[in-house]
Amino acid sequence: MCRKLATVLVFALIAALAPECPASDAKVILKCGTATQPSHIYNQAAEYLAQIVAERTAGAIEIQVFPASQLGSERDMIEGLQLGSLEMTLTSTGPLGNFVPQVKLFNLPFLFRDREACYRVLDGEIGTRIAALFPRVGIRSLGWYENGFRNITNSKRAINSPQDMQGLKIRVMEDDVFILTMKALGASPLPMAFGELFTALEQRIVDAQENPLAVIHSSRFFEVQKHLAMTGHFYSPAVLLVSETSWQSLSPEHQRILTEAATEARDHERNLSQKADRELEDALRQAGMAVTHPDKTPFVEAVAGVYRTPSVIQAIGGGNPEEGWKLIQAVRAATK
Ligand code: EAX
Repeated sequence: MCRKLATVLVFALIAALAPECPASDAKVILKCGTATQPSHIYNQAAEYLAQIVAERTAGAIEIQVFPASQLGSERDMIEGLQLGSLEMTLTSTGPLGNFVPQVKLFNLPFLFRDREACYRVLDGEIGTRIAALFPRVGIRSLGWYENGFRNITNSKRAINSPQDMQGLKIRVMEDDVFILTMKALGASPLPMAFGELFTALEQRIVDAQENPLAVIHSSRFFEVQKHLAMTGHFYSPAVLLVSETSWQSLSPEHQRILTEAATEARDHERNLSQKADRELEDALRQAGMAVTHPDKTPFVEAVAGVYRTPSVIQAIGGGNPEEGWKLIQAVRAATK
């Protein structure tokens, strides 16, 4: 009894002597998860962001980067932001349409002709309007980053036309737009989280996958895939997301610093992505891949039906097909 009391008193004394630490001075740690390998552009950009934010807040905000699906798949991480168990993620839009259906707009095949069109739409009225829908599901965008134009790799044969896609078992990201697109091209799509992909390719559970060069290279898919076809069939945006709960707990000054820094890191990341596209085709060839440049016209024609699929148009319109159709037309007009 007596010893117990003494213990309680010792703890009380320690607590009384501990320096006061007012909440406003408390260091903020923001964990930022990604699905890709440490050398990938997402992680380079997230480290860059961490550095400028640390400088500008005199160390008050520390962003810690966790690559390679250590904190879960892209879908798991978005759920983590909603629950408040994770603060940030830099993710593709792959699973995001399951949270905000309007995002499926950006998952449509051959939507954008070039990067200028992508940036114009994403940074402009349409991208801003769609990002404004995120807080109602507990997440917030700090900017559209870039995953990049996606190309197809496989272990079976060179791809020069949609005929060469017939029957290929291809892993896709978890959204029906990707599934419909690959079916329209004659392949057999299998949705799967990115973290499981390397092993699935290695064990021949799937023959093929599609990703931007920066992902193919940093994930060393050339070790398990022989053929690379430069189809550029999807432009894959990335988005830097923060948990709405974490965001609301930051001071207005910290929110301002983070917003500005995130825009700078976005531009940095887009530059890295463009550089990757300039350099990595050669690097992949040197790593042993056989590269083809198919004529895109028959691919574009083969997937036209995806744009006419009622469930897709309805989802893009947030349940309203007319809205969905208008959004698709608006992107078309902005990318001419
Ligand atoms: O966001 O899942 C995918 O294929 C993505 O392109 C990748 O994780 C990068």
